[in-house]
Amino acid sequence: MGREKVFLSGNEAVARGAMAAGVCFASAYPGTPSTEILETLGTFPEIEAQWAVNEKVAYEAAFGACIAGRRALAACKQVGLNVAMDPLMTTAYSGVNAGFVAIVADDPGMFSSQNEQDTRRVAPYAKIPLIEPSSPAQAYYYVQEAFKISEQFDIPVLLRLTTRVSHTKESFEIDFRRSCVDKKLDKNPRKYVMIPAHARPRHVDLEKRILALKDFSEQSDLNLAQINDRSIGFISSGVSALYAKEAYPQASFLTLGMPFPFPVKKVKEFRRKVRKLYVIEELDPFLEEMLKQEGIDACGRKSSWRCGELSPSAVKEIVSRKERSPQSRKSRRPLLCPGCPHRPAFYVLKKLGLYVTGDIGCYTLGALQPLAALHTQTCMGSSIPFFEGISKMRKGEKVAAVIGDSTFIHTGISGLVSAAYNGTKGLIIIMDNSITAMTGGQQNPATGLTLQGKSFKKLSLEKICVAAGADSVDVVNPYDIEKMEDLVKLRMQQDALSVIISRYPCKMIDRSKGPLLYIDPEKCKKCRQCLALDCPAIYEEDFCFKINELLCTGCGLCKNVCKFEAIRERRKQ
Ligand SMILES: Cc1ncc(C[n+]2csc(CCOP(=O)(O)OP(=O)(O)O)c2C)c(N)n1
Repeated sequence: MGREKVFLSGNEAVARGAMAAGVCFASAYPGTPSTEILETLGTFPEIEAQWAVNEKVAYEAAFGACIAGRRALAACKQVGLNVAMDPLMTTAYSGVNAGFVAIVADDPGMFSSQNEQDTRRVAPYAKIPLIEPSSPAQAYYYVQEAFKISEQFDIPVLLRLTTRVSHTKESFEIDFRRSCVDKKLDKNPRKYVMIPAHARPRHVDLEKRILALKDFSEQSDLNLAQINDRSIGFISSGVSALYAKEAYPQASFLTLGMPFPFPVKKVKEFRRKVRKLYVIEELDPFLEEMLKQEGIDACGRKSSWRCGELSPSAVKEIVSRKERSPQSRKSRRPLLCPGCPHRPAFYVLKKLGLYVTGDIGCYTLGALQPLAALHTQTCMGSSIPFFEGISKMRKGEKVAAVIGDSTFIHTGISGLVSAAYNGTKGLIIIMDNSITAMTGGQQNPATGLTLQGKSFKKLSLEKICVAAGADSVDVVNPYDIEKMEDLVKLRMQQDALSVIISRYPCKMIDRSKGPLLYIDPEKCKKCRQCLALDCPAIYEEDFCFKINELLCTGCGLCKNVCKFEAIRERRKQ
């Protein structure tokens, strides 16, 4: 391959850039906005690309490949890096063999996340370099730089994206030539066995490496100054740099493609050249604090700008010293799909009035009105430990936990082992729709299919629950709501730790339709029971309840819950 015109999203560009850098191993756990990095890498047969069960495992498997002498990467969303922090902190000490890059996509504005933590802060905390592209084209080239820096300074490199860089598409030209790094497997216990006696000198070494990286950052073209109108200058990184350029095209800019280690001399030099310097960044005052620490005079943002995304008009408001006006987002209310198998399970849980600890996935939508069946949701895998704590402190309360199949495998299994080991009693429901639906339908060990869709070993959720210590494991079709209700009641009465696997495929997998339904206006008593299911196919018009036949999947749940037999099957014509 040679020169090629491409039109790529930031995530696709990172994947293509990593391929050009000669990456041989890539691993990730899905998470918006990062998921397409691995999905793209999975299309290249020449590399080992795989879904891991969670981000820590992804990071460690990829790091193993780097010790083996092959370039490797791990990708995740911002909260995923929390799960991988343990290996990240210590691999900074050990350093790398072949290049290793951790790619993290942040989500300012929380389009699909439970928080908007700013991953840039991880770089100084872990003492690793931070690379931040502003656009897909930069992402393509910067990831290649990241691998080089990793090898040159013997350190894992953090490449940070944000939703707008990950998902925006750009047309640009690439010169694709795949490099090849093939080092020997590094058999060096002093570097890779981080017992205190080895880790102490590695920490001293890490401090030296980060100083050397500081010099590099001062010289690097990744940190680029453009001097135009000297009356106003902007320092920024990532997509914020593009917003500043769009808002003030005549101004001078210092764009930090490598914000950490902070290139103090370069920043001071830029400061001398411009009359007024503004810091434009999303989320935390990361650059602003670095400037303050170095005594460099610059205008930061008012603290109200620390939440949410920026835009070119936001940059103008920041420069005018305005507060951020309260953000109103006009987006559609999130809903479970028509025919979603989580809906009947939540219908039963709500009916029985249980306190339900929840987890992260499509099924989190069961927390919203009118289903309103979930009472907690914090982070992946928290449902079972929360359930354990609550049920042990509130013995009289009817408490259950709900967790999806992918989330259960991610970090739910350890919660179940711990709950069983500590004698917890109560009910855990695994909402097994046989896919990782929330992030767009990725495979996981319980589907038995790999990233490339190859059939391999299929994890048995039943067996793993028994092995973890569950006293009973039942598998039930949630559309059989009577059976589901009786089973939940039975298990809740018992003095045991029970697991119910509510198993029915997601509508993304099984798109088949049942019989078409309609609401007979003569029989409908307007009791609104069908509306309580929150199905997008049921709506109210002209004081009548109706079913949208295009949206209806014919799952029959509404027919099942209608006490007046007003919901009927349409006869085939
Ligand atoms: C640590 C972390 N990693 C990844 C994600 C992104 N994410 C949210 S839910 C989810 C998995 C959902 O799959 P499953 O548990 O099977 O539930 P479903 O959506 O299929 O109902 C993922 C990958 C996240 N929020 N946190």
